Amino acid sequence: MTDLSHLRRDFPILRREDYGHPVVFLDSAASAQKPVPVLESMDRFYRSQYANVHRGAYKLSQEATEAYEDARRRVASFVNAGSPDEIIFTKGTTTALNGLASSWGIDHLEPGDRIVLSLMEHHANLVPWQLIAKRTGAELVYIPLTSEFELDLNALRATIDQRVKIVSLTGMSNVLGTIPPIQQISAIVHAQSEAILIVDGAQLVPHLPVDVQSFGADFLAFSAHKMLGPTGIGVLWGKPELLEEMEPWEGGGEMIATVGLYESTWAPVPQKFEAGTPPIAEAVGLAAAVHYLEEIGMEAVRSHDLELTAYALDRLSEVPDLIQYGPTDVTARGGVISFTLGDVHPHDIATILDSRGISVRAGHHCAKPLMADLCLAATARASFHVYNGREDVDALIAGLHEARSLFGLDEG
Ligand code: 7TS
Repeated sequence: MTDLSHLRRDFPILRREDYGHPVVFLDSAASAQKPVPVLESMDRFYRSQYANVHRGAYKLSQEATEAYEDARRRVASFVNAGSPDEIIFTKGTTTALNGLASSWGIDHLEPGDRIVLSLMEHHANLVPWQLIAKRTGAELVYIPLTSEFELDLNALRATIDQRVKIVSLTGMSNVLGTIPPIQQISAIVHAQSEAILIVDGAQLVPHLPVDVQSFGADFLAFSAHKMLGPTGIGVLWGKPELLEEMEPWEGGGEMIATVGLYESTWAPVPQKFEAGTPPIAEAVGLAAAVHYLEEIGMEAVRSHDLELTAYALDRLSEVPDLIQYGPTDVTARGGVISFTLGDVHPHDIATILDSRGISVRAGHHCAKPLMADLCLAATARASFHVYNGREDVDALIAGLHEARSLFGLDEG
């Protein structure tokens, strides 16, 4: 058993009580809580080192720049990038994917080209491609799921051909927890086409070790706030040769080499993609989050998730009328569990759980096409991070039994 219970005390917010109950936070897939080292790193930075970056001749600005660039090095090392220059700081996963779509997408797509997505994408990896498909005349093609809620690799094999220019897939579904086998997918995509493979790592990177050099993706996007870091910053990692040839998706200060009245030239990667004042203190907070996760070890984070998810699936299977949507093979998924409970509306489940201090998300989870495929309007969703333990799952189960009796499901 991977016991991470000692970490709980690092998260001050978990000492909160709501409606007389200690808070049971089961919504880390939406955004994770922050440990003291992350909070203190940002506080310290604002109190003693803060200035804008990449412009000051004075000591404070140089120190701030050093802290910002140190964050880039730490993130690069966290995902084993070949160089810190492969790390572009964005506002988050959404901004990274929109940037890719409007830069690489616009420049490489023509009518008749295909963009391949899966049916379990978050809207952040779906709507940007719809926008770009409309502007370029490219076509969207969706890979379905198997009855086990996994990506249908046979359908993928049958779909990938020379018409496909972009394959963009989630690294872990924020609804089903499904973790598609990216290395295997990369082998199929790169053998059968010249397409680039983009991975939406918003849920994956906070929970599993990722090595971009062996992973097989050409681009990877993720957000700090789901990995115990602050909001307002995320990352786009890309293969250096692809970043090099790509046009910037935003213009402004700090991304230029020269500016004339009618034309400009660009700064080298990564500055080319970081127009304007970047999220500086947030980069410092992200570096602290990465350090915190590294101290635990991403293998241990994964083991903890696996064990807790296996326990939760087991306990949830004891609750009558509960249907869980996601792979039953726990090794093919992460700690995100969507479910319905008889005909109780997921929002009612969430409200009853909330009255016991338990936070879960209810709704379509920004994955409406997946919900339509599952013939559901909404699910309730519990999701974990390092600070959760079996007692949180036990509280959830007790809350679900209360929901059953309140809604008369016990009377069967
Ligand atoms: N991709 C996936 C797979 C996600 O789960 C999310 C956010 C995003 C992209 C967007 O990330 P952002 O940081 O740019 O917002 N997912 C969720 C969720 O499941 N509940 O709230 C946000």
